[in-house]
Amino acid sequence: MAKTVYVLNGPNLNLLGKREPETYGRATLADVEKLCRDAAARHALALEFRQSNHEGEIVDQIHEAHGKAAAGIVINAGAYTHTSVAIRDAIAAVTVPVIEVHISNIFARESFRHLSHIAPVAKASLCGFGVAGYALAIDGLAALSAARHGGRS
Ligand code: CA2
Repeated sequence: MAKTVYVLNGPNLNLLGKREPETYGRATLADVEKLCRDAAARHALALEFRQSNHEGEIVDQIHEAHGKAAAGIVINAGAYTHTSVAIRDAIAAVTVPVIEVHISNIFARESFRHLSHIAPVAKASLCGFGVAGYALAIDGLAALSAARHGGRS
């Protein structure tokens, strides 16, 4: 059976494409889901695509991915990136590889966005590629998995 990649989106990302296009572009969250579905399919992975405005719910989703032995998690925790020790601890507690993604270049923005609680516990992080970063993160997960399994997924 195909393994699953979880793509988790944090607070306010439901507004994507509807506000602040100069920072986040014009793609909607539905467009991002399609992009992720296509990327996952290219690697024969199933996709669970979620968005939540609630910190504890994101913690639960991380535990769920672990419980289902997911292939990996791609997470854009939104503003919780910079504040949430609970999400950081959930990621540190699971063995599923986690890739952190941000649409904007968080290091080229306000200084409060320069700290990520997630980066130190993630396998890898990427930012500044716009929504294309989500597909790049799924490609990266597949590459890490291939490297671990000597080419077998
Ligand atoms: O660049 C990213 O992907 C961020 O994770 C987006 C977060 C921000 O707090 C992080 O510092 C960087 C904000 C997500 C809110 O998304 C919106 C989308 C459209 C309009 C308003 C908010």
